[in-house]
Amino acid sequence: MTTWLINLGGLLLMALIVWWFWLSGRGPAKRAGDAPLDIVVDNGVYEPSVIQARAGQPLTLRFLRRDPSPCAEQVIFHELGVSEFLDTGKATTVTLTPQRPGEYRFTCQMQMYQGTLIVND
Ligand SMILES: [Cu+2]
Repeated sequence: MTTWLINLGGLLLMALIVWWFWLSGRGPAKRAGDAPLDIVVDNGVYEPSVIQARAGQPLTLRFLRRDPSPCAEQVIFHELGVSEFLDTGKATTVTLTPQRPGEYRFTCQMQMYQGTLIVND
C-alpha cells in the first residue's frame, strides 16, 4: 500500500514537471508557430532566450525593448544576415525564414544580450 502511494506520488510529480515545462510555456525553449512570438529585451537578457522554429517556415518575432541603454538597441541574427534596430517601449517585428536546420545565435551589437534560435527540420 505504501509503495503504491509512493509510485502514485512519483507519477503526479512527473505530470507536474511535464506540465510546468511543456504546457505552461515556462520551459527553456518556446516554439513559435504562425503566431508572433514576443521577446522581452530587458536587464541584459532576452526572454525567452531560446526559440524554436521550423526550417522553411516564416517566423515572426516581436521584440519588446524595455532596456533604454544603447547596448540593447540592435538585434542581430548572425549567419542569417538579419538585423534590426529596436525602439524602446514599442514592439519591433522581425520576420525571417530560416532555410536550414541548425542553431543560430542572435545578440545585440556588443553581444551582451545572447539568444539562440534552434531550427528544426
Ligand atoms: Cu549590447
